[in-house]
Amino acid sequence: MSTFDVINPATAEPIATLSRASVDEVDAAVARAVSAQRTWAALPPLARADALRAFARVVEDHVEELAALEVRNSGHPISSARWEAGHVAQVLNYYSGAPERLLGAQIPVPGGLDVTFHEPYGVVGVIVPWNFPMTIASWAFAPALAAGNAVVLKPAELTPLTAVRLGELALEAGLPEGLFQVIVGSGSVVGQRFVSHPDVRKVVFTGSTEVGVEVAAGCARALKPVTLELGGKSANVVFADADLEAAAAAVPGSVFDNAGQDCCARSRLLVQRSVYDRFLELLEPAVAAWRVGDPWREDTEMGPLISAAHRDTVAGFLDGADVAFRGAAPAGDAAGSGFWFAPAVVLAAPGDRIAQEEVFGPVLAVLPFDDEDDAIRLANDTVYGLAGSLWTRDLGRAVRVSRGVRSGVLSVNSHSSVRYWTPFGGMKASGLGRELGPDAAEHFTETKNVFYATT
Ligand code: TXE
Repeated sequence: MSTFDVINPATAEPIATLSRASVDEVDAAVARAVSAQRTWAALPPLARADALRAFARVVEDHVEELAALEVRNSGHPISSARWEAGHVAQVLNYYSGAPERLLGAQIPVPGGLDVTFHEPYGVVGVIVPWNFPMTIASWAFAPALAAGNAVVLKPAELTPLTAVRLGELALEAGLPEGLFQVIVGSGSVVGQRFVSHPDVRKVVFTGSTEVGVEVAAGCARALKPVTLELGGKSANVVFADADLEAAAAAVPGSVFDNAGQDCCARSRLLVQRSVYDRFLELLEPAVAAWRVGDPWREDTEMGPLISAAHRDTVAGFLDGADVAFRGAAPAGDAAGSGFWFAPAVVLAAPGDRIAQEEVFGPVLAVLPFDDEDDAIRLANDTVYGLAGSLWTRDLGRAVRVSRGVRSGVLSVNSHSSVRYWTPFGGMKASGLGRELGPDAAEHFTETKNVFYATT
C-alpha cells in the first residue's frame, strides 16, 4: 500500500501519514455510492433538507477544530481558516433549502399534461485542489447532495485533512453511509478513475487549466458533463477618477490573500497612466504593512506558500523581473523551515510572462493604461477570464467596463468574488459552468420531460 506524509507548510514538519486509495478501492466506494444514492433520492425532500441542515449544524459545532486543522495543513491564517470552516456550514445551510425548491415546469400542450423533472445524475465525482480545501469542496458536495446525488470527493494530496474530517462529520450528522465519501489519493489514479468510471455521471474539477483540459477530454469520451474551475490572471483596473486611497488600501488583500494561491487573485494591477506614479506611492506602504507570519496569530494576514516546490516555482517568476518593492516575510529563526515568500510588486509590460501566466503566489504585475478602451483591451489580454475589479467614481464607466471585461466574476470599488448565494465561475481558459448561487443544485440534475396523455 502506498502512503505519503502530509506536511505543515509553516514548519515543513510532517503532521500525518495517509494511504493512497487504489483503483479497486475507488470502485468499491463508487459501488457503495450507487446504492446509497438510490435510497437518498427516494427520501421525501424534507428528509434530505433536514439531513443537510443537521450536517451544517455539526460543521458549525466543529468550526474551531476544522480551522485549526487547516492552519496546520495549509498554513492559512487562523482568521481565514475560521471563515472557511464557517463558510462550509453556510453553504450546507443554503443548499439545504434546495431539495424542496427544485421546481420543474408545467408546459401547456394539447391533449395532455407536460411536466419537467430535475433528476439527479446519480454519483458525482469532485476533484479538489490544495488552495482552499474545504470551501471549494463544499461548493460541489452541498448542491450535489441537495439535488439527490451521492458524492465521491478527492482532496489534493497536499491538503486532505479537513476533507477527511468533513467526511467523518457527515456520518456523525447522520448522513447515510456511502452517500458522501472522501477518497484520498493521487490525481492520476483516483481523479482519473472518477473520469473513467461509468457510474460516476458528472465530474466537478477545480485545479490547473492543464489538468482541467485532460479531465474534460476524458469526460467527453465518456459523454459525462463536467464543471471546470481553472486558473486566472485577473485584473484590478484603477481609473484616475477613483478613490485612489481606498483602491490602494484594497490591493494587498486582492492579490496576497492566501499568499496569492487564489484563482481569483487580482495578480495584474492596471493603473491609468496619469495617476500611475501616485498610485505606486500609495501602494508601497500598504504592501509593507501587509502582515506575513505565524498563521496562529489572530492578526496575521498571510501565511507561507503550500510547499517547497511551489515556492521554487513562484520564485522563478521573479527571475529577471523588474521588482519595484517587496513586503515582509519571516526570516532567520522566525521562519522555522516553513515555505515563506515575501510579497512582490513587479513593473511589467503586456507580453511579459509575469503579465500572462498564473503565478499562484504573492506576486503582483503592474501595468499602465491610457484610456477606457485600452483598459478593457489590457484586462482581456490573457487566456483567462475568471475575476477582476474596477475602481472608478463614474457609474457609466463602471457599467461599460464591467460589460466589456470577459470575466465571470467582477466587482466594482471592491475586490470581493465569493458569496455563496451568487454565481461563481470563469470564462475562456478559466473554466466551464458555474458554481454557487441559486441555480447550483439544478446543475447537478438532468431535465426529464414527461407528456401525460389525457385523451
Ligand atoms: O493542480 P492540479 P496542482 C494551478 C496553480 C498551481 C498549479 C498546479 O498555478 O501552481 O495549478 O497545482 C487532481 N486526473 N492551480 O498541481 O494538478 C489533483 O490530485 C484527475 C490553479 O495542485 O491541477 C488535485 O486533486 N485529477 C487552481 C486536483 O486535480 C487529477 C487551483 C488539482 O491538481 C489529475 C489549483 C488527473 N490526471 C492549482 N492530475 C485555481 N486557479 O484555483 C491531478 N489531478
